[in-house]
Amino acid sequence: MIHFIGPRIKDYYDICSIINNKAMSRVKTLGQFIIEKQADFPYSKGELSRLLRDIGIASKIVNREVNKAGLADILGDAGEINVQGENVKKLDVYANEQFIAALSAGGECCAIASEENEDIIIVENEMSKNAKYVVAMDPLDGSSNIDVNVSVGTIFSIYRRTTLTGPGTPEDFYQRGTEQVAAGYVIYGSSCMLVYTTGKGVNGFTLDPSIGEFCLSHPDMQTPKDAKTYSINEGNYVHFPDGVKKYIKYCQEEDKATNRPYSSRYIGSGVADIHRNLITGGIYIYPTTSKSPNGKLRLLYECNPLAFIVEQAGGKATDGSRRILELDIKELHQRTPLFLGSANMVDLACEYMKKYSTSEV
Ligand code: AHM
Ligand code: MG
Repeated sequence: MIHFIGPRIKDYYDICSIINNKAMSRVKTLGQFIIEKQADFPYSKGELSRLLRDIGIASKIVNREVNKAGLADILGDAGEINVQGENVKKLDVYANEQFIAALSAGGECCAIASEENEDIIIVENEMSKNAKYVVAMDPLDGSSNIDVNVSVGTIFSIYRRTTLTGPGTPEDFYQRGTEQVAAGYVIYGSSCMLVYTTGKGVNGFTLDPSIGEFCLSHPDMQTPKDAKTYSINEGNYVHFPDGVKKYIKYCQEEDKATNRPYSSRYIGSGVADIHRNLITGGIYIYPTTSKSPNGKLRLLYECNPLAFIVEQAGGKATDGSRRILELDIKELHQRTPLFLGSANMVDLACEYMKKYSTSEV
């Protein structure tokens, strides 16, 4: 017996080592991927790559805090009201600080616009003042879900500044979504994922906590053109435009040919709802309501980056009639209605809007 144990244990370790080596050779980290993709931008000097790396670092730090939110004394309101008139949770503040710190230290962006700050944050160190990028972000989207252990996210959008030198200005952010250089989101869910685009497709990376790296897990993400999930806060039904009311009724009708009735799925955490719909297909709608006559979501750091990603994955994003990425932006915290997701579903919802809603959107 003993005679056979030695060689068999050795064989076992050899096999494990082959499997591990194979697994390792298949893993591509976010850092490796970004460097490889730099070749897509022939005149790039690596600034955008470093900016994306800085966002990745801040995401890992925020993820660590989100994961222990129930343990640490970090839940609950921070006792402040943000510029949108909402309660600021401690984790919102924390995430905001972490992203600002990482972006400032990285030296590749001259100004930041955040949901948590009324005005832009000018990055004032020597390295950053002439940096050519500005970053807009919602550091912790879906923050009403923090206390109840439901997924939250970060959304970011990167623009090339329009002023050439000196400190960044608000005008640097007043660009259409079509001008985004890169955009992405991080979802702090059952696993932590970073999904981003630079306009050449969408790629998703899952954080492997054992090595502390985002690893390419969802290459070249595509969203289905048709699907059977609709995501909307139906509690606001009575306040919706008629086009949305009729579209919801259409989703709920029975029709075998089109697989209806569809399923309703609404987490109330935009990144989580949109991430699910990106993968499985579906439409996310946040329309105008009588409470929010311009919609609730913010164009600069919520709708534009999400629209860029969804379009790059083959989906569509409109405000009910116009393409989100072509909307003019006049204020940092400007709101817009949002219809986003599977292309054919968005088209149909917009047809309902055109037919049944009297106002423009
Ligand atoms: P927030 O940035 O303050 O968290 O607000 C945005 C969130 C989205 O994540 C989510 O889809 C939506 O607001 C939920 O709003 P409501 O509770 O009105 O349905
Ligand atoms: Mg938000």
